[in-house]
Order: sequence, then structure tokens, then C-alpha cells
Amino acid sequence: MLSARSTVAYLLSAATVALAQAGVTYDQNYPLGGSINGEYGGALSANPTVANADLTHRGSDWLWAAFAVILASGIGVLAWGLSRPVGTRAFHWIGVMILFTASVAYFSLASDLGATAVYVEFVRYRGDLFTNRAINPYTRSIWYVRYIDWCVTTPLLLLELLLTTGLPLGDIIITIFFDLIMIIGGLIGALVPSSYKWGYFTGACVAEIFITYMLLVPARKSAKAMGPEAVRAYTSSAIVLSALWFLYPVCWGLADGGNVISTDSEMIFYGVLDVIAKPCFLIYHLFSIRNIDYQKYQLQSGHYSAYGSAPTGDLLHVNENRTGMQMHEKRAPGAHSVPAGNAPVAAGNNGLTPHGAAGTGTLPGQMHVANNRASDVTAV
Ligand code: RET
Repeated sequence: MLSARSTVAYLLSAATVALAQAGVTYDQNYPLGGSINGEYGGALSANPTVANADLTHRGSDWLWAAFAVILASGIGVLAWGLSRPVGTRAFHWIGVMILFTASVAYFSLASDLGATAVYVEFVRYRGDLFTNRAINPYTRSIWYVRYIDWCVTTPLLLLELLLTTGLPLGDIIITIFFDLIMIIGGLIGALVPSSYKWGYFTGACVAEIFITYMLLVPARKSAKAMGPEAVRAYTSSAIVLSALWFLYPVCWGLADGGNVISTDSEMIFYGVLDVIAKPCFLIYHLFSIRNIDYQKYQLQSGHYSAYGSAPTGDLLHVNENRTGMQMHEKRAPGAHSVPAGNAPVAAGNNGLTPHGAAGTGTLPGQMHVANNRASDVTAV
């Protein structure tokens, strides 16, 4: 006759086999739930974890909360932008792009999507979370979706800041280039299992130092020419952004790189940073520039393509006085025009004066429409 003990053991093993056949596996190495596929239902049930160290229901809950905050602030900034006069919304629209991109990323993270299992370089054993020393190699989820988000949002964040400084276009482009090198370097490093990951990490950190230099030195110098209020707003935003950005590689070193902290802690660390660096930072920045004369930023559509074949060099598509076309629904005072003193006439050219051209008497880094009809320029 079977003893009570062996009956229980038999029933347990039968239940385990049944659960395994149903696709539900229990891994005794992760009693906190990271690899208990489907136990909690929801996103982790629909999208099972892929690595030994992976998201748990708690991490997923936190990510849903962050998703809600980011999406709500995106909708808020959209409404804020719509409430402003046409032609003065560029900074709000950049904010909307950042927040909606991040919402998609956080939806994916909370659903445990956009990740792949990568062998860790360092196997860590931490209490009840990593108990089985026999697992080697050992994998950790790397959420590449995070890096896709950053490839879109960090250049936009830099634009949001640098377009307020009058920094020459070339300097803005090189800063964004190194930003992409930084993010892509971080992504490749995270996907590399060997110690070579630290080579990519080091390169990405050097790129970050270059970006910080551009933000704090040339861009700040350039912002000074925009007036005291503009340089004050820029400097505080640039310092906050640079300080926050230096915490990202710290998290990378502890999570994707060093496998020191759990994936849930990683989600909290990056998540807090992302919520501060995106919604909080953007709202703070938009608020601090709200009273600055938008015209100072010189964000006119003064590009060559705007001129078409008009013999006089006048803008074809926005010259409402001549063509009767109406581009604006609502106008801020001065939002669409270059003040008379800022519209140098360069006889015989195509209407454009290069950045900082000598003799224009204007700020460096500006693109001017050189035409008598200065009011034809459209703000963006
Ligand atoms: C990585 C790892 C490689 C080294 C460095 C990194 C820096 C990342 C940064 C990300 C900023 C993201 C933001 C997102 C918000 O939209 C890629 C983590 C230096 C600075 C601000």
C-alpha cells in the first residue's frame, strides 16, 4: 500500500507533467516568479519570458504604470501644443513625438515584448532569485526595444534643447550623430555575451562625453546671444539633462552589462530615469521657455525649396499677399515674420544668406531670408 507521503509525491509529479504539457513550466531556480510562465496571467502569460533572468509580474505592473504616465503626459503636451498659436508649436510637437514614441516602447516593455535572451558574462547568485549554481551558461533578457526608443527620442531631446540655442546646424548634426553612436554602441554591447561588450560601452561613454561638452560649452555660448532669459532657461535644462543622462550608463553597467541587479530592478532604474528624462524634463523645459519670444529662435522655413522659380526670390507657397494662399489658422504676433532689421538684402542672390554671413549684422547661426519681403517667411 502506498504511504500518504508517496501518494502526495506521485500527485505532485503528475500535476507537474500535466502543467508542462499545458505549456506551464515552473523553474525552481526562480521562486519569485520570473520564469513561472503564465502563473499570473496577463502580459507574461500571453508573451512568455525568454531568458533565465526575465521580467516578473511586479516589473510588468510597474511598467504599465510608467506607460500610463508617459502616454497621459503625451496627450497633455499635445493639447498644450494645440492651444498655442500656429507657428509657435515646434518645441511642443517635438515633445509629443518623444512621448508617443516612449509610450509605444513602454507598452512593449510592460508586455515583455521586444526582448531577446543573451548569455551573461557574469553569472550572479543572489539569495532566492539566483539559487541554482548549476545553470551555466545563463541568460538574461535584453530589451532591444528600449534602444529603438532611445534612437528616436534622444536625438529629439537634443533637438528640443539645441534649437533654442542658435547653435549652427552642423554642430547640431554632429551632436546627434554621436548620440546615435552612443545608443547603438549600448545596444550592441548589451547583445554581445563576451567581455567585448565593454569595448562598445567605452565607445558609447566617450560619445556621451562629447555630447555633454557640446551641450555645456558651444551650445551654451551660442545661447548667450539669444538673451539672458533664453540662456538661463537653456542652462538649467542642459544641466538637468546632462546629469540625468550620466545615470543611464550606470544602470547599463549594473543590468545589461554586469548582470548585478535583477531585471525588475533594471526596469525600475531605467523607468524612473525615463519618466524624469521625458515627461518631467519636457514639461519643465516647455514651461521654462514659454515666455521667451518665439521669434528669437529663428525657426523660419527659409530653405531653398521654399522659393521655387519665383523670379524675385519671393516665397511661392506662403506669399499670401501675392497669391492669396492662407497658411495660418491663427497667428501669434510676429510668429511668422522676420523683423525688418533682421532681413538683410543680398542683391542678386537666391534670397538666402548663409549662417553668420559677414555684414548681415545678425546673430551667428541664423539662416536669413534676404529679401525685401521679409514678412513672407513662415515660422515652424
Ligand atoms: C547606454 C549604454 C552605453 C553607454 C551609455 C549609454 C547612455 C544612454 C543614455 C540614454 C538616454 C536615454 C534617454 C531617454 C529618454 O528619452 C546606451 C545606456 C553612455 C544617455 C534620455
